[in-house]
Amino acid sequence: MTNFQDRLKKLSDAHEALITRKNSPVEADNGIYRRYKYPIVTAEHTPLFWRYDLDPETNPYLMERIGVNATLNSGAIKWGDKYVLVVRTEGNDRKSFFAVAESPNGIDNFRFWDYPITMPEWGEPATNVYDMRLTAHEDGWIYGVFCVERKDPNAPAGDLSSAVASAGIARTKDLVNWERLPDLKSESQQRNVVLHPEFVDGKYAFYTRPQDGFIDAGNGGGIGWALIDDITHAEVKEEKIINLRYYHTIKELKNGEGPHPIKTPKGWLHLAHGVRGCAAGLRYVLYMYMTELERPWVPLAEPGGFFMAPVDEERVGDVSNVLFTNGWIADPDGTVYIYYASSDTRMHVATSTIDRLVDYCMNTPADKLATGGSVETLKKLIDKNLHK
Ligand code: BGC
Ligand code: BMA
Repeated sequence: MTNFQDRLKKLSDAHEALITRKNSPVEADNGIYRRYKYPIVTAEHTPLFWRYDLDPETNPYLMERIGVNATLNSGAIKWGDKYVLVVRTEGNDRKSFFAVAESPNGIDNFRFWDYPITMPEWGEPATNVYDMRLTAHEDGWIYGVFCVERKDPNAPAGDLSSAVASAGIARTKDLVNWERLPDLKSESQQRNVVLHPEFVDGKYAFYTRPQDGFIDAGNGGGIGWALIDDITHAEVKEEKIINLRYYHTIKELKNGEGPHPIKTPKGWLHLAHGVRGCAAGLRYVLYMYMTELERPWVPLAEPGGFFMAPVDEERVGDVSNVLFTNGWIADPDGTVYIYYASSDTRMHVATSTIDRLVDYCMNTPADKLATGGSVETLKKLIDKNLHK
């Protein structure tokens, strides 16, 4: 065997071993969800034939030709009996694109489809696209709503960072062929836009996240709610803020809807991210809230503090100290697969159930927004437990 063949065999064996490695839950510590031992999709999960030219004539050293830097913020959907992620795949060139990875059980054996998604352009071609939220809408289409980033045409010469974020909208029936619709028209920039799965008053409903600038959520206030007449010319005319940001909370600086909420008999279960600024930069954590069943824009309950925050290896990566989510799958038996990325680098899964998550939302004390309130909340539980 030549060196080339030798090395290729080693690479292929290691790749196959990684993909088929069995995952298992780690001991639950809080009763709310279980984390898993291994990340589920990493850059190394991408096929070798994406990264290497496999022809010994043109690549005698069997060098990596196209580097994949990260696999992160993935949309999720149950596809027949498969658990499917639309993975934000980012090359070493910092450009991200969407690629489908599927698993038979939702926790391991995630394998990429042969080709990434070719997303048709709309308007000025995007410099980058990311963080797709998937919605199987009751109109029969599967929608992907994602962030489209373009350089700010008004940036002064020499400013190569200012950008404009808007929400791209595309729909599909097979996750392969996508019909691109016009980007969401909105007065402000938008990131973290999510399509609600049902019509509300006969209209499409979006969770929005208005922001002052590309990074700055500023006066945006929080997660918004907007009804749209025509999905093929979607325009935010009126936006109501349904989940606010507050001083000295985990979402002081920014927040954004994760995947679309899950419908339960007690109301809609929402998963979101919250951001605060600190000496180490921005810290992203996940939190939950619920809204009314009949009026998904009306708040019902919101546990204080974070639901999940980065731990151990999750804390370190391309953009450290970040957990982000834009995908989850609820199975008919009530199991919930929460797909989250750590530090803009790799994908993980945590599992829970609808009952547990509803219990968590309804019975975890709310944030009273000041230390005195936190102590009162704590004393109430201590009194109850000590039968005082
Ligand atoms: C990055 C995103 C990030 C955003 C705001 C974009 O350029 O690709 O990951 O969320 O900037 O910081
Ligand atoms: C953004 C998000 C994510 C990313 C996060 C942290 O605002 O939209 O793409 O995970 O920042 O870098």
